[in-house]
Amino acid sequence: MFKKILVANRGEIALRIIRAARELGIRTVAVYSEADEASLPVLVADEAVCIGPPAANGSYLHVRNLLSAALVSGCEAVHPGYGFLSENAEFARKCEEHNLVFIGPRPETIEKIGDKASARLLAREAGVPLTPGSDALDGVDAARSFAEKVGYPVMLKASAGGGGRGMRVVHTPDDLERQFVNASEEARSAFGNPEMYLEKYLEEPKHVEIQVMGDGQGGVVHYYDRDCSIQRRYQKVLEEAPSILPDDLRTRIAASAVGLAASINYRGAGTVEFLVDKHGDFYFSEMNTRIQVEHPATEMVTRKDLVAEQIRIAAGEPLSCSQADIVIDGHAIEVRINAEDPEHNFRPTAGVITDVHWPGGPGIRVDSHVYAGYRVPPNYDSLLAKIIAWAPTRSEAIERMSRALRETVIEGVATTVPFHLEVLGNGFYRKGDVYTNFIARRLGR
Ligand code: MV4
Repeated sequence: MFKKILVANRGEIALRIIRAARELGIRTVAVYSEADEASLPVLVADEAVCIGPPAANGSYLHVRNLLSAALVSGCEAVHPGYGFLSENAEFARKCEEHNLVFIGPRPETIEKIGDKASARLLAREAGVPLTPGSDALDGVDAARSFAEKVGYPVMLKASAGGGGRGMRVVHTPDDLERQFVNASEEARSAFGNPEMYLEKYLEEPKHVEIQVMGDGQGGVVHYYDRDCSIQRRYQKVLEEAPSILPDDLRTRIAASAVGLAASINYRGAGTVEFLVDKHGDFYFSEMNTRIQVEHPATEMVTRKDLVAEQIRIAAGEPLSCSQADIVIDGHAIEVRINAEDPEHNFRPTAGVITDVHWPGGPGIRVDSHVYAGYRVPPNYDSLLAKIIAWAPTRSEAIERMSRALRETVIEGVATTVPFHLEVLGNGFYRKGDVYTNFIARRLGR
């Protein structure tokens, strides 16, 4: 096992990685920008290294500074967390070149799966159902003929996009003409790659994702599924595990995900995203090659430590459990507490958190880097905490989460706590009537 690893991230996920490492007897080196000098991961890690100014480009995204921090402090491996460089093949490769183990998939895997058009090809070869659509398009003419074939509306997606970035719904041929050039130019400037493909647009699907873990030698297990349908502007708001599906469908989706991961000898933690329509048909959407924000929902219902498993696999150990050892018990809901004001269109709030009181009691887990007196820097995402509620059934988990949110006190900045209570109290949510358009359609937001 590693003796020391670099935690190449910040906030709650940095703390999460430090906790897993410590339980494995591994020393940790935190990195921090000048804006995070007083952050909890810096205090809790065994060592900490400043890697640059507040702007992420000069710190958490600065490859040379991160590599220097790892090498100078004698780390053997680097955990990238989520966001930042976690799905950057170049960073993974640079780690390897410096004899640092990248705790994640091989760089070639990140490349092949990170490109959404290429991921579609791999999924097709693995026999995974795809949304009707095209491969990479070489121009607007190709786009038009594919759109005719699958029928409008269609969704234009950037090959280099993902997670909702670089996507456009298109209703008519005229629309397509205009949007194709627009979207392609936008993708060129945002991702450095103008390539686009298109899919038949699915009306109000559910977002169901399968947590997988591979040993890099064709061995893959899954940890069942999460529903992440409740999103706002492609940002997940609330996630739950398991998703609300008939068990035979759940089994078939999971088998597809494992088939895809096994076909590419996947190594480490990954998430295979599917869209599920009203008829119960499911379609591959994309695969994420990182640990995800919502992983604790899965941890609560499986009682497995996914971050510890990532580290063990990176150190060359085999998968710690077989598929038969992974069993769902009960139901978990996770909410993201963001420093955003739901009364003012979710605008980010910055400033000092003057007081904080987290919920507790049976079945409650809080993952957070926030403490009383903490200043929320304006430079990064607005996630302050994740509250996860476990209970034997979904309706008990809803009650328990509502109870926990009413216990929660965060003073000094507006947060999304009241908004989560609104979702949890909604009759359609309680019935399990969730799909991508839920917040707009049922809450008018
Ligand atoms: C779609 C779609 C409808 N049809 N693809 C959003 C995130 C990205 N991973 C895939 N996304 C979507 N792809 C087709 N062909 C609708 C969405 C979508 C969505 C999906 C799941 C949960 C929330 C969503 C919100 C808006 C759009």
